[in-house]
Amino acid sequence: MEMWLKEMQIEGAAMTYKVKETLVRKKTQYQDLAIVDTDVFGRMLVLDGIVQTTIKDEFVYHEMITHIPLFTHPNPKKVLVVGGGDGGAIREILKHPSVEKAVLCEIDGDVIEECKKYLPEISCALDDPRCEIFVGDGIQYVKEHKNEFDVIIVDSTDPFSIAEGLFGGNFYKDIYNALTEDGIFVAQTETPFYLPETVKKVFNDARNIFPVTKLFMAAIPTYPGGYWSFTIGSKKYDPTQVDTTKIPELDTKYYTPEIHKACFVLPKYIQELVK
Ligand code: AAT
Repeated sequence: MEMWLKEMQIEGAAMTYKVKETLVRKKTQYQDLAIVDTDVFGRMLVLDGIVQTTIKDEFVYHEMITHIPLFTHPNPKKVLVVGGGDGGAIREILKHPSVEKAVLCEIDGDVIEECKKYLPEISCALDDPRCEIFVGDGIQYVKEHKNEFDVIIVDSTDPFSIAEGLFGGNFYKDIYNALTEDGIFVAQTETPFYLPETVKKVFNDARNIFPVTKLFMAAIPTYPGGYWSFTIGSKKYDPTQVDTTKIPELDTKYYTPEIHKACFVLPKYIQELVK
């Protein structure tokens, strides 16, 4: 019998994936967690029926959410990831030799454990001595840390239930305070195609707090709309003004210095949202 996973990407439109095998399915304290193996995208982490990351296309998201801010900051030493229990962002952060410490603050310990077990290609750096893992709510964690991180990366689920508070002005204020005086933050900020109002609101919330705020885009096949937005807020450095000729070679599959410049070039319908 054929098994298919259906993700409702938006009311009235869904993506379906042929599933070879379900490796784990459990109700955690916070969400319905599954890791399944699929024909086309390989293994994938699914939370509350929504695809979070897949072996085949995770590189796009994890490279872009990390290397854009880390190559904008001239000397990032201490980095925080909120969410991101799969470890993909941590793996990319630790490719930067300047980084001394990367803290992961993930609310759901089961995500970390199951990804370590079934997605080793993604979670492989979680055991690195420079990585410190904290299981708890990112909202609380960020409130309790001041003037500490050079870069904060919000690698969160969509803005509902446990992740709702990770989108918006109150959280961004706490992030501003948790950053050092030339710190930078970046967040995954959903699909401008299906959720233009969300992108617009979140961007304006960030713009009210950070002196430099920019939106950039990347093509991610398994995320709704296939074309995903990230919002970057910076106290000092402008990510669009980086001297990309000075960016050192890194082992990546999507990110290049040219992409660093190009990802900030927005189609007209997205420009309208961040005017
Ligand atoms: N690296 C790509 C995967 C993710 S998963 C996002 C993680 O955020 C989940 O493991 C979830 O448990 C965690 N999370 C949610 N809310 C909080 C919180 N309040 N504090 C800390 N961690 C939290 C991102 C996928 C993007 C999907 C786009 N459709």
